Amino acid sequence: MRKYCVMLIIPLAFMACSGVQKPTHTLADPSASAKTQDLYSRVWQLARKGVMFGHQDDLAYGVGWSAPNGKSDVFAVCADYPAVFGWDLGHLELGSTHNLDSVPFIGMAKFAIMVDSMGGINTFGWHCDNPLTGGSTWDIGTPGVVSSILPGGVKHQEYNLWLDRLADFFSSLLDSKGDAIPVIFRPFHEQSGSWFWWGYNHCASNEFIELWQYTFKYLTETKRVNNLIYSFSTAGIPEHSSEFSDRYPGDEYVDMVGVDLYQMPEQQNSDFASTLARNLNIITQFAASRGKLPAITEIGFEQIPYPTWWTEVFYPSVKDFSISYALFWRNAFNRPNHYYAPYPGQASEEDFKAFYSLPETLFLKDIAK
Ligand code: BMA
Repeated sequence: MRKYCVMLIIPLAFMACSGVQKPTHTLADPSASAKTQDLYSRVWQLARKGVMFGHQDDLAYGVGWSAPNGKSDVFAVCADYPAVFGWDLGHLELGSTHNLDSVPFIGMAKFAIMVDSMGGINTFGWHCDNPLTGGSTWDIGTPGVVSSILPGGVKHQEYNLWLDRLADFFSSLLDSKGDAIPVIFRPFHEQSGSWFWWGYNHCASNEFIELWQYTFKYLTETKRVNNLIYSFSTAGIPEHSSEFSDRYPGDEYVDMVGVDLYQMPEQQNSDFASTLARNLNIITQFAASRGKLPAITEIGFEQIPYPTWWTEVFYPSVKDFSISYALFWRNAFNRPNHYYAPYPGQASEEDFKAFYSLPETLFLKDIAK
């Protein structure tokens, strides 16, 4: 008995003396791996230092190129990589070799592992097809899609197969020691909008919440995928709206809370800046009240037409908030003028370098230290 007391006391005493503490922010998944918990704690710490710059598909392609290893439009401009790398799993559920934006899943997995080894952070969204109609993620013409995949629904078994495929992918992301690398998973995003089949007008709140909770339990318990940080991300919150929080799946199922917000082509900078600040106010307060980590889970201004947008519009709107990261959308290689980060020669290139140099904007070199 005494022996056991001593065994218990020594590590506790050591933790107290050495300043090592139990993580204050515990992941929703009770079986989350130690490495996943470490990343979550690290992301909390980094949020106190500044906002991490993220970019979707950064290593996979950019304006005018696709696939060369190590290439990145962001790196070509500021000689550093983003801190956060976004990827999309859309079409993995179908067993396809490539995602909906033509990124091969084998390459995506390699990139994600490389990012982890460099000290960067990966986040995965999922523009999954419509499981009931076989149409795309934007196929919203048929009601009842969410209920069709819940337990008892006609497509439930097929949905389990989709999750099996996701589980296989997440479990295949192994570091050099053979441990699964931790990643942020952001399913069923922009649920407060109605442009995806899981969106606001296409299912009831309780159905959305059941879908999220089912997905969480199936992955964490049935499949024992324990390397995920769960991110709940809403679409831009309209003024005088309460629609944001009614589909929140619950504190036991969520680790991060974010918002997706884009500047529209006709939108004035001042209007976007105030809309962004209002959204961040709501998101950061909500996240704080739940003990969750806030983020800008998607953002951007297509073609960045204002040369000083980074330092005069984006940065002033976020600088007063403690936001973990901002994920800028993709620089498409196969869709003209669909880009959200600068590339050499782009109008905002010089301003982006100034933005990069701000101590509070965090890129890979800042966080890998
Ligand atoms: C959208 C656009 C589409 C793309 C989709 C999923 O915002 O970029 O071209 O297919 O995201 O990445």
